[in-house]
Parts: sequence; C-alpha cells; structure tokens
Amino acid sequence: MNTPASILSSIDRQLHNQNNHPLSITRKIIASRFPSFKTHNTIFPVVTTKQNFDSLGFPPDHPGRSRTDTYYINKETVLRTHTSAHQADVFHANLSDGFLISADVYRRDAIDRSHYPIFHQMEGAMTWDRNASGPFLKRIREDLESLPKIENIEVSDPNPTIHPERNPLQGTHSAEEVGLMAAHLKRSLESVVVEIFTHARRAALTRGDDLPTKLEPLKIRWVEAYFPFTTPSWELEVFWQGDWLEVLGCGIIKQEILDKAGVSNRSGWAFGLGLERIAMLLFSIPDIRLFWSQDQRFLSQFSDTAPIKPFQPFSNKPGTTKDVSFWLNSTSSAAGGAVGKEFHENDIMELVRGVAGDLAEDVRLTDAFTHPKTGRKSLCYRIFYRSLERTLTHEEANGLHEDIRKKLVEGFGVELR
Ligand code: FA5
Ligand code: MG
Repeated sequence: MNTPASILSSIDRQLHNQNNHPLSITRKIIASRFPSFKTHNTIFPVVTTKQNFDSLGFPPDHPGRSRTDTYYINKETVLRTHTSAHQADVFHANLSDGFLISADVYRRDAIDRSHYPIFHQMEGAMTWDRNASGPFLKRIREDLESLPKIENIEVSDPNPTIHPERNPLQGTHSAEEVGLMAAHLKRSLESVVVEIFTHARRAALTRGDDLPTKLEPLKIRWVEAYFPFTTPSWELEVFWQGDWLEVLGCGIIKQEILDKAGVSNRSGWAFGLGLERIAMLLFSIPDIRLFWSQDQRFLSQFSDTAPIKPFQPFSNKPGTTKDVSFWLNSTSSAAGGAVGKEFHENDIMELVRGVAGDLAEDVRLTDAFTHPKTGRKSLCYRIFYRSLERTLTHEEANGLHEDIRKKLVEGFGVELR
C-alpha cells in the first residue's frame, strides 16, 4: 500500500459527473460526437493489476507497474492509471459496437500547473463484428462514409510513416481493413477536435473585441505512437497558441485483446484522451488544481447550458519560493517500506503534497551534484507555494517548508544542507 489518505478521500469527488463543472461540460461535448456509443461514467477506480496491465499486454517489467509511478492498494490491486483498464471487461460484456468510458485515473507524478495525481480520461472504442451479415470491408466503408464531413481543418501529416518493428501489421488483418478502420478512427477524432477547438477559439475571441467573421482552419497532425495494446498507434496533436499539443493516444486494437475478452469475431479501434488537458484550453484554465476548487468564484463561472466563455481568474495572489538542499545518505532508502529501495523523485512530490496539499504549485529539481571525493549526492529542490484562493502568509509558508524539511530527514534519512 503506497496510497495516501488524501488520495483515497478524493475518490468520491467524481468531478467528471458534477453538473456545471468544466470537466463534465467537456465530457459531454466530446460524447456528443459519438451519439450511438454506450457510455460508462461510474466505474469504480480500484482495479486488479490484471485489469490495469496484464489484460492489455503490458510486459512484467514495464515501468508503469512500478510503485514509484502507480498507487497500490495491495500487491494485486491498484488505483487505475488509465481508463484502458476497463477495455477488456467492456469488450467482454459485448453490449454495443461503440463505447465511451469516462473516469478518474491516478498516477504518482510531478507537481506543476499541468500535473495532478488524480486526473480524468475518456476512453472510446468501436468494433465491427466480422461475422455479421454483409462483407466486413463494405460495412466499415459505409460507416466511414456516413461520418460527418470535417470542415475547416488542415491536417499537416495525415499518414505518418509507421515503423513495422514498433507497429507491425497484425497477421489477422489485411492492409485494406486496417486502412479503413484507421480512416474511421481518424475522421471520428478529427470531428472531436474540430468541435472542441471551435468552442475554444470562439471563447478566446470573446476576450478581444476584434472578432473575425471566419476562423482560420484548425491545424492538426497525426504522429506515430506506441502502446502495448494497439498496432498501429498514433497520437493526435493540435497546433494551439504557437505549439503542438498532444491531446490523445489511439490505435487499432490488438486482436489478442479482443480474443482474450471472448469477442474474437470483432475488430476495431480505441482511443484515450485527457479531459483536464482539453478543458484547460477550452476554458483557458491556467492551473490544474483549480478543477478541485470548491470556491464559488470558480464553480459559478461554468454552466451546462450557457455558451463556453473563458475563465476569469479571481485571485492573483503572489506566492513564495523556497529551496531545500540535502545530501542523500548512502543508505538513503525510503522509510516505512512505503516505496521502493531507491529514492525516487515522485516520493518527494508525494511528501510535499502530503504536507502542503494544493498550496504547493510547483516543485522542481534545480541542482544535482555528486561530491568528487566522497561520492555522496546532493540535491536541491525549489518549491513554489501559492494559494489559488487567498493570500498565503509568510508564517504559513515557512511552517509548511519546515515541516517538509523535517519529514525529508525522518522519511529518507537525508542530511539537510
Ligand atoms: C494512455 O493512458 C493510454 N491508455 C491511451 C490509449 C487508449 C491509447 C486507447 C490507445 C488506445 P497516455 O498515458 O499517453 O496514454 O495518456 C493519454 C492522454 O491522457 C494523454 O494524451 C493526455 O491527454 C492525458 N494525460 C496523460 N498524462 C496526463 C497528466 N499527468 N495530466 C493530465 N493529462 C494527462
Ligand atoms: Mg502519451
């Protein structure tokens, strides 16, 4: 068990199902592009390692399984790290051709304005029954042709090179089948980003008074990716405020996964996207901690029925930066058996979250140094403390920082510098 109480107590928040919350608004906009899909919004987050990793073909030594990255409840039980954990079960139930799973997911990770140990994903999958009446290829082609046409989009790399070592063609699929299913996948997801970014760009424009009558085409590109459970695989990137932004991963489902789920007659595609990442740009939300705010000045700005408008920050309080430097003890291993033998950066992140909670905005390594004679290693972390809702006093920040220093010594046996 390496899951802190603060994480366990957030499980019942279910932000993606809270009315008038930006995550549920984002979820509903995306789901509106998949009207015939069966939706699952309340699947419980405690899953087996079999569901989260084995059912998806993760090798036994995959880093994602590590206790430094994943919250374990016990040896065989984890908080799901992605919504893909439920793919096999939903395929097995075989209730519909298409489904969407929206849920809270959990990862031990860095602290900054775009990372939080709990975030939300939406999984989508579509499969075709090879044995249904009518030729399989013809049915996919008809479904592809019936998808809405995408307008005002510029795809800079619609068919990136796929490397056969990373993303081999599956023996069970013909190249033509893969081509048609991939086209159906890409067109479906392009329609999602056009929908989302049209809202986002209209909202952003309402801030300036110089409203152009026509939006420029949205720029997107497809990039080859790797996932243990799809081949070929892609990521979709959108050009947003001067940069390419990854919004989702996807691919053609490996046939073994469908075979093991008892639906070897089916073939199709799957995707997984991050709801916070999309909601942040849809509403111009600058910090991922805000989604957890219970402050009416935050919550009152979002509505299920009103047009999307950009979030207006209600607090621009200054923060405080404090450094902590220490020598790692040569025997420095995490105490309490809560984490592995090696000191891992995610352990520091969790220690800081445990003490400062949402008052820690950013934690980063600013210096690492190994003493040439003794071989001892020294680290310096810079912590930025700030409340999004009120002014943080110096006494409070000092108190938090002192507590973190003390717990670093107690927990990891470091020597403060
Ligand atoms: C996955 O989690 C795969 N399960 C996605 C998938 C599903 C691939 C089905 C193929 C088929 P990844 O770890 O890249 O992949 O996360 C998917 C998306 O979640 C990312 O594109 C991003 O939008 C979002 N995401 C990932 N990590 C974070 C994070 N720490 N904070 C916010 N969003 C994140
Ligand atoms: Mg990724």
